[in-house]
Amino acid sequence: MGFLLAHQERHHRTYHFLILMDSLISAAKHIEHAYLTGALRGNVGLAGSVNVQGEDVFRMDQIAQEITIHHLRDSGRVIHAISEESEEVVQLNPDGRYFVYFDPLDGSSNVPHGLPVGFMFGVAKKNLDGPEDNHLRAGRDYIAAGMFVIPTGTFTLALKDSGAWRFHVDETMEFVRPTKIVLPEDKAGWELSFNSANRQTFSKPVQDWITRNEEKYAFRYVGALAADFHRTISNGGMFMYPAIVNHPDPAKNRPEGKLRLMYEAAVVSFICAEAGGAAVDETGRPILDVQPKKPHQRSAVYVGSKPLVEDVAEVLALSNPAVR
Ligand code: FDP
Repeated sequence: MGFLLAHQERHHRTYHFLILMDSLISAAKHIEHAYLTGALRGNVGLAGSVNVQGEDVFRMDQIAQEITIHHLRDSGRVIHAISEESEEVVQLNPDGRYFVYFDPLDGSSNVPHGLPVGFMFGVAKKNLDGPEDNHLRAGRDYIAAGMFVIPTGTFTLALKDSGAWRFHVDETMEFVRPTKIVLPEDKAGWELSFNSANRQTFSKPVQDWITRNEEKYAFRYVGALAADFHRTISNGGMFMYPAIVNHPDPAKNRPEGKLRLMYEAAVVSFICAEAGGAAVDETGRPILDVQPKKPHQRSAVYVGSKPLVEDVAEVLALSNPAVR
């Protein structure tokens, strides 16, 4: 909080954002606690329902959702929230000041094993200079984005035009000692991260790009976006979740990509931009420029070190000229 207070004072900003951040950090601590004790409490299984994306919901997803909504509502600062776990936009306080887009527990295949998952969020602010229509914001209009990698005790926060920072939890559960994150230029430590089981399902130009580049870099894949992206911005390289267009069962194609724009793709794109990197979608267009048309819109994602993202963006732009 000391870091955020200093930031707000330096930029002559209000205390409202501090209250919002306090609610998000409190939610993260509660989720982390629930996650750590989940196995002993019998909470690591399925809830028996499917979410808006048609995916199985874990009991832990529900717990994380309830915790987050409780804290956001309690802050009194949020007009509405969009969550992976709620089909409808969650209306909170019409007199609030912010919009929050979040996934309270991302990377569900790791839940039964207690392995890393993410609590990811983006924040936008209402128009204070005129009428506000509560429209969905593009990543470019976020004022902050962050991710907690649970249960590792790390928190990465990016503030608009002010950089990206990594905090670590101390013995009192405070997030302390921020260090600025800048993507390393030295290619020696760069890593590529994608689900290689999907490789044959990517477009031919993307497959060819991988073939040209894979031997130059190490490869890592945890299967939870926050954890994989945490490595990407620490070590450099690129995380990607390309569109699935060549699946042997065409019903399983995902031409829009898999990850969700507002609370996954735009969040990592915003953090990456503040750390000196870039992010594009399947058309090679910056993800931060994509105006969401619906809350749970999906996007393909290529995010990481600028030289790699720009290189793949050229290939994508050439192979998708019509959609640009
Ligand atoms: P999950 O489906 O396990 O919830 O968006 C969800 C997400 O995880 C991301 O966290 C992760 O990067 C990606 O999907 C993993 O998908 P694959 O299992 O297809 O690799």
